[in-house]
Amino acid sequence: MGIISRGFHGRSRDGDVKLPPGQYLTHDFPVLSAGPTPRVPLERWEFTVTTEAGQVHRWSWQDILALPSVTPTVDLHCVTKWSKLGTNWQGVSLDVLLADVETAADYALVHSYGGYTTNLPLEDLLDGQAWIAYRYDGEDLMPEHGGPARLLVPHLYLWKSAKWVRGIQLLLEDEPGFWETAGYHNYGDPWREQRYQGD
Ligand SMILES: Nc1nc2c(c(=O)[nH]1)N[C@H]1C(S)=C(S)[C@@H](COP(=O)(O)O)O[C@H]1N2
Ligand SMILES: [Mo]
Repeated sequence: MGIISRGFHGRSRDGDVKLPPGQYLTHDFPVLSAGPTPRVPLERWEFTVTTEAGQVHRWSWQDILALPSVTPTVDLHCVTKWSKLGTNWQGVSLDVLLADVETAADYALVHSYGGYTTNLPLEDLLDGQAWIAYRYDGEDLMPEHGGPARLLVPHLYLWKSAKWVRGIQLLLEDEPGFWETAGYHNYGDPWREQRYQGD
């Protein structure tokens, strides 16, 4: 009686924090990768947006660095139940990258170097909710955490934040990615605890 688990209340030395249901707080930054860390030389690295009409928009590493960047501070929630609060990033907003892209698509399938994919509604990439992040905590993003650049879309479970991001494919119809095909929830809102299909 009377014992309130940190998992439910999210109370901690960090002050009064509220965590999504079923999450616990960690101060580490665990590495979760379904395979080896791909190494892409920066001179060969590119990021593409491909529309449903097959139009390809391309950015080299230099192009990405030349775009205006922002420094979001965000909370991360992994489906394996750890949350890490107040993480500091630098990257380019998807609003900037998608500004000149003409599309009627409602869905996005994100592709990574190494073959990983994950899907989400296009609107979840817009309005200051998602970035192509290339620095973490004041340093170049480490390869194991997705460097040189990863998608950061922190309002969804972290499996949606594709590491080693290579491109975004815009689609008229939704297409499940790697974990979504394996039974993870199609959308993955941590606040609604959408971990697995049927949640
Ligand atoms: N390309 C790629 N991106 C990925 C993954 C992966 O295996 N490959 N794992 C996802 C999962 S399940 C999680 S929880 C986070 C982990 O990010 P981290 O290793 O930086 O903590 O990356 C996501 N992005
Ligand atoms: Mo994960």
